[in-house]
Amino acid sequence: MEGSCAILPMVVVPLSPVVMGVVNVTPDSFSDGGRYLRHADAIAHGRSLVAQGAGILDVGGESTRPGAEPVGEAEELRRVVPVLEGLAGAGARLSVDTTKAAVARAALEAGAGIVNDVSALRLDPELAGVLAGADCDVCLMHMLGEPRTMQDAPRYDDVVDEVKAFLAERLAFAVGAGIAEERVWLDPGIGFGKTAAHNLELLRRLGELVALGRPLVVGTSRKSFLGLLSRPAGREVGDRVAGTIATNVLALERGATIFRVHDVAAVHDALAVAAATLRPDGAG
Ligand code: PMM
Repeated sequence: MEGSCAILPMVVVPLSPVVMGVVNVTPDSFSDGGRYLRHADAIAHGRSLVAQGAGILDVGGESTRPGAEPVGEAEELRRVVPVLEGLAGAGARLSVDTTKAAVARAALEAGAGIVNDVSALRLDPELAGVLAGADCDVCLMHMLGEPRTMQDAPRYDDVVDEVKAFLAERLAFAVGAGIAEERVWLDPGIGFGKTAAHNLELLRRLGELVALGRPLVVGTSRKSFLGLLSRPAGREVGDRVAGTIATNVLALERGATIFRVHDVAAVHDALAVAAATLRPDGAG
């Protein structure tokens, strides 16, 4: 991902946005919970996302939806490892969405090359050590509180300043633990301990996070603030693709690089057109 940016007046646009397709092997994720709980279904879904343009598949075995209960290590391993093994060689890089060292270690052995940790190395003290010794990229995400309670009246003085300071501190922590800085990606954690207004402010001022100098991941896909903004308000989870596209295209324009989504075909097309339009020579 290094060196793939063209400098435009005021904006830095990644030449090749990367779509990270979501493969949730969970009974309770907010938008696709239960649909891909069987390994064969999850693998088929992952392959279909690659055909739609996903450059990364993010395989998760523990839901992070607001109010979600934690999943035990053995169950999480049982959910994700066979799916990662089944997707090795499918044509995309593999990411595991986990906060646990044992799951990350097994996932890396099964073919994952990216560890996506929504706790940013705060939950499992062993995880940083596993990642320091591994040949992988690491996504560190901001979350206020924990999934069970994070949407209980989140408050910030300045959400962008606070998320930025948190990500800078977590990046320094990771580097201090022996993880190469060039392998770290950062994510503002849209919807994780944030109101709709907080999410919109983060998207509006995403450039301030790009200034941290690491690739930015954004995950707006189908999240509830998109439903709140629809007319009429309350659009259901599966009907939020238009809002998902709008936010991802704007995030691209503001310098994000990796786009974590469920609706891969639609977002991939939108980003390809947006990236070509933003390029100084207009080349597709
Ligand atoms: N969102 C979810 C789960 N994992 N990881 C990163 N890095 N960024 C996100 O925004 C993010 C994530 C929740 O969405 P899901 O339940 O549909 O997977």
